[in-house]
Amino acid sequence: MTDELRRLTDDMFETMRAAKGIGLAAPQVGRLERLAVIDIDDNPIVVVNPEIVVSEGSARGEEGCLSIPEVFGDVDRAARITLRALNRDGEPFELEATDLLARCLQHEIDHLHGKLFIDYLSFLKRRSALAKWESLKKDFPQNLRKLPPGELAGRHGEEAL
Ligand code: K1U
Ligand code: ZN
Repeated sequence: MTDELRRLTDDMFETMRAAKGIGLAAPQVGRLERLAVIDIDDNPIVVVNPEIVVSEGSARGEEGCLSIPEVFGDVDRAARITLRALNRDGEPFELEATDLLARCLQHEIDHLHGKLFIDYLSFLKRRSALAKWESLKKDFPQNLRKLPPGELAGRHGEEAL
């Protein structure tokens, strides 16, 4: 890890929170490093070069994606995983995860492999998800979300505009 990569993880947390997400992977912000950030229930986690070493059970759950906002679908994932990764300081750690954390980690690791949750949907569901995204795209010029008036000001602790 370098100071530049640590700054990248900080920026990614900020971007993820502004977009009201629970995770974000480097390729989603145009970077090729194998790293992702996750924050569920105020538990920020940085995973660098993550690898799933144990994968057990199966669970179906709804997923969204900050790269295709407002499109949702049910995906089968491993119910319990053990992951090995490096942390923000480049130190190795192991993490056992279930429920939403396990789902989010698998979703983020997929991003590192160029895979999106819609790739798991049936042909018809994927087609309908992509059609929905096509119709919504115009609301995200250059893939940027227009914030409602006052929202950004509120985030910085200022008076709403
Ligand atoms: O990587 C991303 O695109 C972020 C994505 C992560 C994710 C959400 C739900 C299941 C698996 C992975 C999001 O944060 S999308 C935002 C969202 O829909 C959501 C937010 C809080 C709880 C659940 C979903
Ligand atoms: Zn995603």
